[in-house]
Amino acid sequence: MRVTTNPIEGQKPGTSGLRKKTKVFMSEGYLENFIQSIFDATGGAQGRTYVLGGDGRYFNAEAAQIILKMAAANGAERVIIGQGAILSTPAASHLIRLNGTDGGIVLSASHNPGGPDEDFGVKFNGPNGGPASEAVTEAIFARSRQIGAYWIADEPDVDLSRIGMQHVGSMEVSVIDPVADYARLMEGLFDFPKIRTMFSGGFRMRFDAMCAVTGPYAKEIIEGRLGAAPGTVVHADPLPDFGGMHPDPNPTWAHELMDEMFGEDAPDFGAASDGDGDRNMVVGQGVYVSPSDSLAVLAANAHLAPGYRAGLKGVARSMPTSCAADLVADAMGIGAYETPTGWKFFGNLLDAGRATLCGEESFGTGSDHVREKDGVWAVLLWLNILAERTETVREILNGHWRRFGRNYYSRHDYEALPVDTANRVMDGLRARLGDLPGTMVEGMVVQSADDFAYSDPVDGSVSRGQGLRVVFEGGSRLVLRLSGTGTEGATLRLYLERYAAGPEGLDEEVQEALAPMIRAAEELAAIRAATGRVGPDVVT
Ligand code: VG1
Ligand code: CO
Repeated sequence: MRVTTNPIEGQKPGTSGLRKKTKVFMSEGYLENFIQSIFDATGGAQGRTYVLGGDGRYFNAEAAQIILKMAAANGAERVIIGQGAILSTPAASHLIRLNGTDGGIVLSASHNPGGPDEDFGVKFNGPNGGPASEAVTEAIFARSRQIGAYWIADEPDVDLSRIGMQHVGSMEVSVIDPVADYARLMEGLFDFPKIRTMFSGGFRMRFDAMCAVTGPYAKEIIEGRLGAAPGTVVHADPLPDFGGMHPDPNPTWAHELMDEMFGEDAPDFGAASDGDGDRNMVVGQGVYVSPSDSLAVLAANAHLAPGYRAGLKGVARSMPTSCAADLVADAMGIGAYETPTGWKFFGNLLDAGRATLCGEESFGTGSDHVREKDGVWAVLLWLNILAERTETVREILNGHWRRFGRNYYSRHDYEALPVDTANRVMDGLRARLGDLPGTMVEGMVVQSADDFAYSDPVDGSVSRGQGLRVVFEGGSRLVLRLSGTGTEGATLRLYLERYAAGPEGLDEEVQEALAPMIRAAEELAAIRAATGRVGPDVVT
């Protein structure tokens, strides 16, 4: 059935897909226009195969039914969908690759809260399993501004609770177990027997799924296959509103886990993941592991896991992520890459075999096993390393800093600012960048300052305007950029990094260690002065 429609403003995908208030997505034609724009901008759905699933948030199942009917009416041959329309982002990426499909659609606003008054989102991944490139998202956006009609089949809903093959018109719909293939992939990468032995020896863990999509994955893998004690995985049922939790695994939003890990008789290891399962936070007994450090530790130790025994080809990190991983790459004599924020920029490096591990400061780590960041994978790699090294998380971190030095790191977020105010702060600093090199700020000499532009070493594409950075002599840095995942106002992210070579000064409190950087940022960008805020809303 052809339905006439008009273009809808603002269907421009951000850092990771299109995110809007759920009610916006539920409004007439909104989801339909965007999905049709995806099909149209990627050569049509005729004869194609897709993977479909989401993080279980409010409107997930309804949106999936609409997309199935649209795929059918657009001539798709087959859609593989997780039971209950559930798939974590990394599991969807794996299924695209495993089945050689033409791409996939993931329904999620990731770490943003869910519910009728919260957020919803749609991400499109290409045949390599990774987020669509900038060129593709631009084409989808361009199409959304021209669209005049969409196609949708007038057919009954699919029974998504029933595993097996069904049809929408002549299109095949395979409803599959969302966990099975993913769990098999993990079993091939990690030494499950060794980790199982560690658990049976009394190793204790808490995994907080935050009422989001990783619950079923973590239950099956960590409690089921690895034998962790029942109850290790908490908040394990994906709920439409995430039980009111903000499914963002950082010390602020995963405070229950933090309390447990810093309390008396804490477990040996703690972890949390986000709405769609691509993020992870790891915590040791009384010690928090910053995501940038986590990437560096994983890079230095990945060879202890069977899937990485041959060594790493290279390590890639997003520009605002601390340089800790670069130090490891240098020591190992492998490539270190610096990309803009967002996983889509890692795809080419992974496909070309230049990088094996990738990471972002925003609690994202992953490898070439899929083309997304992967929360459960990161936790399993940590478990494998802990099982091999038989040291605590704190010992491993301390040893790492003694060897490589410590990149003190923190991100300060100023949320829900008026867009004009945020732009003024960015414009203000941008205007000063050219004059900064050679000047002194807070007793530190500015070595370089620029608006980060990335030239993809594989396909030569250039992405500009990816964040303002000020680098000081000695390896300390400030980065300022605007978030591309929010749905209300603007969020300014200030990233702070200070390098301490050691052996002295490796055990300072992070915010104290960064105090000169915080003062330097205020001197250069005047965020507090311009926004009237006394401090950041979220510190990670
Ligand atoms: C944020 C993070 C970025 C991450 C993106 C998607 O983007 O900073 O590193 O890739 O979220 O993560 P931004 O533009 O708001 O800074 V996910 O797990 O929310 O899909
Ligand atoms: Co996510």
